[in-house]
Amino acid sequence: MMSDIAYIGLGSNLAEPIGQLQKALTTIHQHPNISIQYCSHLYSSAPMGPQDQPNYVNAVCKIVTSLSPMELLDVLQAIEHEHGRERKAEQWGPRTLDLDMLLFNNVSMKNERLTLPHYGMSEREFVLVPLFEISPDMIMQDGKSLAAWVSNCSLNGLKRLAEDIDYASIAA
Ligand code: ROI
Repeated sequence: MMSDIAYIGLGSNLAEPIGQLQKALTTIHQHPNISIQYCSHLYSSAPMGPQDQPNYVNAVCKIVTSLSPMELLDVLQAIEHEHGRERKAEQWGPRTLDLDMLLFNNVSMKNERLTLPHYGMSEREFVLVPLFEISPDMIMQDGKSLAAWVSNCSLNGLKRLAEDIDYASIAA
């Protein structure tokens, strides 16, 4: 039974970022134990970290799954890998595809591979704004509303893109 809910942050700033996200969503949805419920619009965001890299395209999707958090992490990392993601020496450098598990039900956990909720969420406009778009009533682990987190976060020029995800090709 696919009854667990998770939110995934998607990001890319290399090699046709919109196509990277589209392809990643299609691959995620094809997994027998994962179904995409919603995806936010696409956003253009200024790089967090080194500024000498292109702007990112970011989005957040909501999935249902029968996988455990660690199994889901394995799947997401395998997809990143298939997309030519190379772990470079430069921390926070440009990347073809980033898939970050943001939330998994109300699970709080921390091990060497995975921290839930995602540690950097509260400062990342490119995570909070698309998340708010698909789950506007969400209450965060600290008891505050997602709306309050969004209003406390600097938008850094975040812009919604005119292009949308092509849902028909994800579900095909
Ligand atoms: N910056 C933005 N704007 N979007 C990202 O997805 C993103 N991902 C990263 C780092 C390098 C921290 N910066 C980012 O991993």
